[in-house]
Amino acid sequence: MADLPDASTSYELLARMALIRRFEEEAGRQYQRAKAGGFLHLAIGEEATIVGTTSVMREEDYLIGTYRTHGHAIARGTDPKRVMAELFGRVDGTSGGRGGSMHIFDAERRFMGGYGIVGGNLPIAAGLALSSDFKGEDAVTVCMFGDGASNAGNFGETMNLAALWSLPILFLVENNLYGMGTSVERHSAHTDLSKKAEGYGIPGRRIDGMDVTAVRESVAEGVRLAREERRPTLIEAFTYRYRGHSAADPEVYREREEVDEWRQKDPIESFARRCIDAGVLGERELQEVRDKAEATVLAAVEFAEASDEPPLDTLYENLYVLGEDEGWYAVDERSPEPHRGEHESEMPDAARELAEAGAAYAEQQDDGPRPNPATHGDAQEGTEPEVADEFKAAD
Ligand SMILES: Cc1ncc(C[n+]2csc(CCOP(=O)(O)OP(=O)(O)O)c2C)c(N)n1
Ligand SMILES: [Mg+2]
Repeated sequence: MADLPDASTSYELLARMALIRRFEEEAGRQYQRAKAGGFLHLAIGEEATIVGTTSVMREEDYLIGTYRTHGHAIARGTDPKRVMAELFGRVDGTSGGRGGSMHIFDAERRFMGGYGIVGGNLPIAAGLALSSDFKGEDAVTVCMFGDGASNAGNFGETMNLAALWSLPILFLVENNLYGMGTSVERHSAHTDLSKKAEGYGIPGRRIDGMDVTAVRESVAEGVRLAREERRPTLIEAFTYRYRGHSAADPEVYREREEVDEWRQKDPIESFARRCIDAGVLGERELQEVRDKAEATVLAAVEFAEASDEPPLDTLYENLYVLGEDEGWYAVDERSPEPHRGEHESEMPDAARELAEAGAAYAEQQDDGPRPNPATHGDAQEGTEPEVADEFKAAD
């Protein structure tokens, strides 16, 4: 077991975990009250993995996660008020109320989202790490994703490029044993996920994601390897979500006893007990942590409730950015000039020009009927690839 950190660090770790727990409980409650819309994925139970990781990252490092990331943003320092306002779809939310629960984002704190596409954050993480390298920055990218995401095709693509280009990146699998209702045994041919990137040249290790000190120790080393030696590694942290996959999950795929068993290893309770036993924190401090979390979360709800809904006429804002201009733009290269899509109906000349340009373009391309791949196949005549004898089908 990794050593306990000093008293003030231990206090901070406990306070962060308790705040995230309380925040998510409240988010669940507000969702039931229909104050928060869209989907809601809670990470209750996974706090040690989240806080352990962010607690050893530097301010300039990037973090990118999944759709289960309210806690990740808060752990990175985003104001819980703004996270709650985002859940409520209000203007003071982290994404102006446009993203909702799955798309929390805070570029200032280098928390780069918030992605609804499983595995979609992996190549983006490689891009972030590449940009740091390109700009000569010292920043490391930490990419967190689920056990289920390790089956996505871009997992392999990302691992390959990360190893090939020696990117300053750390991959962290939050293995909560399920991808929606499918257990790891049923969704992954190889269940030791720490080995899944080895073939690409990225070594991995397994850790107890319910122990915040273990997570800190491993992530600190992974981040160091990425920063100082440009060696990407992978950590598989075992953790568990107490709640269903999302707010609408009848949980028929697991037994109540299994959930109870994991609750016994609760990351917050076990860390608090350890701190008390070692005399690092006292009961008074524990109570203070709980009270502060309660007050912060209630203030966040109040703030979110008081925040305005985005005005309807801003519906098309921030959909596209072109240079300095924001909006929803037609960026077709044949377009006379970039313009807001919703203005097209008010600019008949531009629309006609665009249509004429499109027609002229199509004419240039028109060199006879296109071959139908379904009947002709993709291979062009005379360009069939050489096939070694042993791979040729026997007649
Ligand atoms: C590309 C893609 N496929 C499927 C889905 C639907 N989906 C949403 S979450 C999820 C499970 C992912 O599980 P895991 O990666 O283990 O993350 P966890 O939810 O356990 O945190 C699936 C299949 C999706 N969002 N994106
Ligand atoms: Mg999972």
